[in-house]
Formats: sequence, C-alpha cells, structure tokens
Amino acid sequence: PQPTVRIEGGKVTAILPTGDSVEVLLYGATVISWRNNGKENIFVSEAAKLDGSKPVRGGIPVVFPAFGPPPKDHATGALPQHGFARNSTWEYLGKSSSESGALSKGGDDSVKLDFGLSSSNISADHKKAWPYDFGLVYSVTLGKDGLQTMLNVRNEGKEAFEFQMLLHSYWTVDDITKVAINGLGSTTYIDKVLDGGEHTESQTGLKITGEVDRVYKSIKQDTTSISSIDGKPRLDVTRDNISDTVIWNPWIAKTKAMADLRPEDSYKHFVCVEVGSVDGWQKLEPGPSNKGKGKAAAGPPSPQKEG
Ligand code: TA6
Repeated sequence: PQPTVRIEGGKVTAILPTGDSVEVLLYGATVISWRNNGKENIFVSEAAKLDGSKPVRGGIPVVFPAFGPPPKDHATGALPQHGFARNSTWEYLGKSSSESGALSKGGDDSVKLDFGLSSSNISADHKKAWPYDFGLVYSVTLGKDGLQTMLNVRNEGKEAFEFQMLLHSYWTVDDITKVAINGLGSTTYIDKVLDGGEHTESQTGLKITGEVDRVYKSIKQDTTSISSIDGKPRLDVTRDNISDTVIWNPWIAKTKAMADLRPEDSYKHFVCVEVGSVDGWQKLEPGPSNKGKGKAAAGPPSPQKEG
C-alpha cells in the first residue's frame, strides 16, 4: 500500500502504511503533528491559534528571514519577531516519494511534502518591510525512521539579501525534570536569560531546571539528542548545513504570562530544540545558482546511539 496524502481545511496530512503521520498547516507551513510508532512528538498548546490569526504556539514554526526581534538597524528591522514565514499562508506544491534521503529509501515508507512561499504571496505589509525577491521551498519528509525538514532559500531578485532561518520545534517530553539534552558539550552559547553574554557549556547532558533560552553556536557534533535522565533515549535532532541550535523552555512565570500557552503546566511537557542559522547573517547573492539549503531531521534515536 502507498502513503496517503489528504488536503482539507488548510491542512495537509500524510499517513504511511505503518500508521506514522504528519500534519502541516498551510499557515506558516507549520508542522502541528508528527506521530511515529504511535507517539506524538510535536507539542501544540491547547490555546494555540490554528486559524491564522497568530503564529501557532507549538508545532514547528518556520522562522525566516530573521530570528528573534530583528535588529532595528538591519534590513529586516521592520519585520515582526521571528520574521514573516510562520505567519504567512504557504502554497502546497505537491508530494513525491522522497529521493533516498537519510531517513528512508523512498518508495512506500516515506513521502515528501513540498510547500512554497515567495515575495508574491506574502502580505503587502511584510513585502513593504522587506522588499526583496525571494523564493522558499520547504520540504517535510515523513519516513518510518523519522521526520526531515529542509528549507531551500533562493534569491530571485537583483540584489543580495541577508537572512537567518530556524525551525522552532516544540518536542513533547513526558516530564521536563527528567530530560537531558546531549550533544551540546563544550559549545559556546549565548545565555539570554542570564545576561545575553557568551558562556561555554560544561554539562554533557543539559538539564532544564528553570527558564532556559540559549543559542548554541557552531556546534561541532551534528546530533543533539533529547534523552530522559533515566537514560531512555527520546529523540535525535540532527542538522545538515545549519550551524546553530537554540534551547528554550519558558518555565513557570513566562508560561503563565503567555495566554496562548496552556495549560499552565505546559512547560513540563515540551522542550524547544531548534536548529537554525541564527548567529550572524547568511548573505545570498542574486542569481539562480545561489541558494541556501538547510536540512534538519528528527528521529527516534538510532539504536546504536546511546541515550
Ligand atoms: O526560541 C526562543 C525564543 O526566541 C524565545 O526568546 C521566545 O521569545 C520564543 O522564541 C518564543 O517566541 P514567540 O515569538 O513565538 O513568542
């Protein structure tokens, strides 16, 4: 049997013969569910808006062309926090059985969904704020071994532009106090909760014991894994041609302050491990040959990887 793909109500759903599935809103090309072996890996707040009235609180929001509050003195300065990609309506470009990617050998055990966004289908306000001709193709590949997300950025205009990109993934965890995040060891990070300054990670497994908002830069290893402290491996998040990883959990006070993050103990049940190129800017020259390509994948830890 083949994978099935259903498009209804502004949402694309793909289901493999194994029962694994992914759901992607055309709004923001936001993955709002990824079920693998019967487990939901994506956290979405009960109070999340899914009607396009504001970015989804949860899922995998696509952050482009700027991460965080854009610097006022930068070309992206007039855009909202995290740019416009996550609050624009993308086009569904179609499905294909993915080329034999890292996650699968194509065929009936994987399906690739493509979504497109370009300067011609963003709002007039966003276009006014960032008047560059760009084209994005975002591919979401559901494989039996994991989910792969890839963002292709093209400069379709006559002048170079600078961008940042990031996949703002909210991963489900049973209990945040039992989670360790491995693969960040001895990496430099910017700590936005502490002082915005640079620090070096000393723990091999980062524990979350309060609000954390850190940008780990140029991580050497290509895998960041979330594992539960009792050693049970949870999820491997890998990067390809994407240099940084952001770790975020709002904890108690910040959760209470976010009206669309409910119930109020939600912070216990997710951790954001976000892969992106956010330290500095990627400059993209005009012309068909130049395109940025960042690939991120997430999958249950492969057996040989320790938790
Ligand atoms: O990913 C970390 C972060 O930049 C935090 O600083 C926090 O602002 C979070 O993103 C959520 O941002 P949002 O605009 O979705 O409320």
